[in-house]
Amino acid sequence: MQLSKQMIVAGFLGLFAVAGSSSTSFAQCSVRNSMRSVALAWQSGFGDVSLDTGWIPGPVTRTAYAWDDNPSRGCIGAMTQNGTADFGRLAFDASGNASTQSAGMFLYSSGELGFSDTLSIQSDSLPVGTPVTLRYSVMLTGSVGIQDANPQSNIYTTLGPCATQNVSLPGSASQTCQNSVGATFVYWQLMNWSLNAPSISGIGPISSSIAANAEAIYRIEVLTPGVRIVSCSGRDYTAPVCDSIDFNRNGVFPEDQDVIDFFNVLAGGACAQCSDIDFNNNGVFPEDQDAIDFFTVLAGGQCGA
Ligand SMILES: [Ca+2]
Ligand SMILES: [Ca+2]
Ligand SMILES: [Ca+2]
Repeated sequence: MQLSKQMIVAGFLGLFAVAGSSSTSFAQCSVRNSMRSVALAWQSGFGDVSLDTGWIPGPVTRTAYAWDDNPSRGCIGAMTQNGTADFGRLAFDASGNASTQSAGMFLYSSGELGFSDTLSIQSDSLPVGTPVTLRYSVMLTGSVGIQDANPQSNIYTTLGPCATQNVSLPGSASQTCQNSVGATFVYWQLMNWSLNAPSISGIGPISSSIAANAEAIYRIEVLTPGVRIVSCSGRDYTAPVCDSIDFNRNGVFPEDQDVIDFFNVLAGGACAQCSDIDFNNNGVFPEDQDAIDFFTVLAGGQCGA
């Protein structure tokens, strides 16, 4: 098939449509995983793959895999994204590469992960209406590596609910605001990303690749003594949040291979699809405590116990 300039432009514009769109109505507690993987050569392969779970009970982990080739123009490419949406933890990784001898190859990915919970502020000692001070924080860690003449990336998360605030990778932020005993409110957060290797759409020979991962951990600190937060999801946002024990992210856990892979990566080994070694998400790594917490959670214990 001969590719016209108009088709390329139209396709390119289409790539920048956001993968899914934020809904404003949530169930009482739910998560959403929306991703788009593009490795498009305008042939018969699945080169442009979108998925959207909608708002469903969490946690949820999904994979969006795109692959396409076009031998007549010497185009080939693949893009894989894994995304996990959990209460208090949103994480994704993306890995793709493409090469072209001609024109009209695309390599791009985007996504949005989110959770929405319903929280109620309770106390056994303080009367309803007593002012309560809460501190909300987010830590966004990860890395981006795009091999392309014009790499484009944007990874960020929201922080609320006191004030709307965006935090870009890598970054952390906190905000403190007032509430009151007896109050019930919706607490939601989103992580968004777009990764693009636009040069691959030019005249080849060109090779481009995209590799990125990010993890956002959300915590709430109760600064007023005698107060607790009860969530619809059951998540304790005041407690440490550990990563999944499915360290190698093969969907199988518990398994010995996760332990083996964890120590391999801790020792500096490579594992493209593995999680990060900051298992307890305290921002400190490498440290013995991550290994201790990994075994504690593996044995059925509490993160950070
Ligand atoms: Ca595993
Ligand atoms: Ca981690
Ligand atoms: Ca750590």
